[in-house]
Amino acid sequence: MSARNGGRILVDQLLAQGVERVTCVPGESYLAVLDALHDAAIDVITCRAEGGAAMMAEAYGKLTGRPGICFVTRGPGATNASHGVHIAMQDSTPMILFVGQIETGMREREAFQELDYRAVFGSMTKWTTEIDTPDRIPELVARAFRVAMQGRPGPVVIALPEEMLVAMAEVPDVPRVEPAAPVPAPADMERLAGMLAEARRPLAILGGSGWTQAAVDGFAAFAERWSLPVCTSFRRADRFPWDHPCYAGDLGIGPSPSLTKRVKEADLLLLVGGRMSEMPSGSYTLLDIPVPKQRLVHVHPGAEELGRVYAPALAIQASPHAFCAALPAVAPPAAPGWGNATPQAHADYLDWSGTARSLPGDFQYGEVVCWLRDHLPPEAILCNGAGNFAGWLHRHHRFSRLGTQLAPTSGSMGYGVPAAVMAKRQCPDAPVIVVAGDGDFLMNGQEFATAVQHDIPIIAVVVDNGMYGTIRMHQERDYPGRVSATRLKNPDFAAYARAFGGHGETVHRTEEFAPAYERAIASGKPAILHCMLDPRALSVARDMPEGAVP
Ligand SMILES: Cc1ncc(C[n+]2csc(CCOP(=O)(O)OP(=O)(O)O)c2C)c(N)n1
Ligand SMILES: [Mg+2]
Repeated sequence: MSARNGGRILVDQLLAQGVERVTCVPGESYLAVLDALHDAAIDVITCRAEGGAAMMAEAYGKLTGRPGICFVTRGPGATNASHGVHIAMQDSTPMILFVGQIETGMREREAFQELDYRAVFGSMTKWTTEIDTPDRIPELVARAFRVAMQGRPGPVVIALPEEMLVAMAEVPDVPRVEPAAPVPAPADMERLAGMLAEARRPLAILGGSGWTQAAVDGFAAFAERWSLPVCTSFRRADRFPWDHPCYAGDLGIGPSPSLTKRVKEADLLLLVGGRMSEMPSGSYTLLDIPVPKQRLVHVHPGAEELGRVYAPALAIQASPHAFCAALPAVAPPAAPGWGNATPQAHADYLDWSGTARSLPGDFQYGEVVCWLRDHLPPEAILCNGAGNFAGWLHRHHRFSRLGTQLAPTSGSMGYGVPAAVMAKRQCPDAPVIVVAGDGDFLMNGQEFATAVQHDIPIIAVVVDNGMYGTIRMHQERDYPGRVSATRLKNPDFAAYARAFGGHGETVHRTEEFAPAYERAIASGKPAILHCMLDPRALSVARDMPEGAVP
């Protein structure tokens, strides 16, 4: 065995774990890693800000189920990247953030960019650690992969002291880690079958991470055998095909009233993968805490999540994948006891998501979302951050396959562009569309430069209403007539695209959108379609109140 420096040992561990790409903003604190990456068969995506780099890595975790890898420098790099780490935590996404650390001998002096990573990241990671000697890199990196994936997935932060990365060690690599996957006990699956057979108003809710397309297909087959109504959780609409006769819609912000009613009136809820946190639960109003009126069957890979908020009647510790693999054993009775409730739920969903309401102004944003829905192929990936603009997408777009919705359940603005850059890199043959607000886009709009530099032709639809509309909506409700800090004076986003070397167009009228979209695709470049939305079109549900201050 030959001696390697810490940087090389680290990059060799990434290769051993099957890492194909990493994101970074370089720093002098981890030059030895950058040097080792020079020779490695790893695609390095250089970003413009660490928030974007971390979100790209998080999106990789969402798409593949393996940790997304991001490298950033000390204090300022790490704190910028915390934005993506927080998303990975709330969205249960495997991710590893490597951060440079000062020389060990300078600790506790508040040296240049020094940060106590355990203190800073302690409450938003599954594990934060520092590697003191290069001979422990294989052990601790392998553990980081395991921690990020095993149980409830989430982020790990690893600090790399500068001298450790150049020190030499002779140490073997650790082979690829596959997370332990607890499987449901046959007796629990029998209990589930019994509970379903007794139920009169059951409903399945699919969410969380740990899904595979095989799991989605397995659940779809199970739902069909039982004629079980199935909904998806907030920003997890790609966990079930929209055109399946059992699909009842998604529990997002402002969900369909008929779906909300179904959840409230259900006698059995089968919650697979999700946590029914604040957003899908209507701010914790749909299920009583701690004991829901509905009998709750909760399936989750993390033991600590079972019974954390809601007392389940049956708790099954399993990832969605392992759970769905056991579903063929759950045989239905001759006829389920809930009559035609399922076709009715699907009809309600189709009706709710079908046509968009008419908006003030010349740009019918809802119609444009429906046009995209009806023209995009099923493999198209839709990415967004946070803002009212996303409401139209969530309500009217229809997802057919796992991995086609990339959106933060943590409600984090600025996610769409970096997520799209990663998605298009991973899936170059699929159209990848970012739908962003004017506020949302500029939180990580700089990563449009990353798309141009790495030749990643994403298409960004920027919905410009000249304001942080979501917050304005809350102001109109709570402090009417007193517009405070929510107006925006925007750049010409089409010119912005062109200045970066991309394709840019401005869309004022509904009918201009489709040809502009076609030209954007034909350009083969990253593109921005700057769409002017009348500010009175406040949300997917309602317009600005009459007489509101402009
Ligand atoms: C990182 C981050 N900062 C602030 C917020 C609070 N916030 C939620 S939506 C929103 C406004 C979004 O504005 P825009 O992207 O223009 O969308 P619009 O609501 O106008 O459609 C803000 C500031 C947030 N969710 N995330
Ligand atoms: Mg806006």
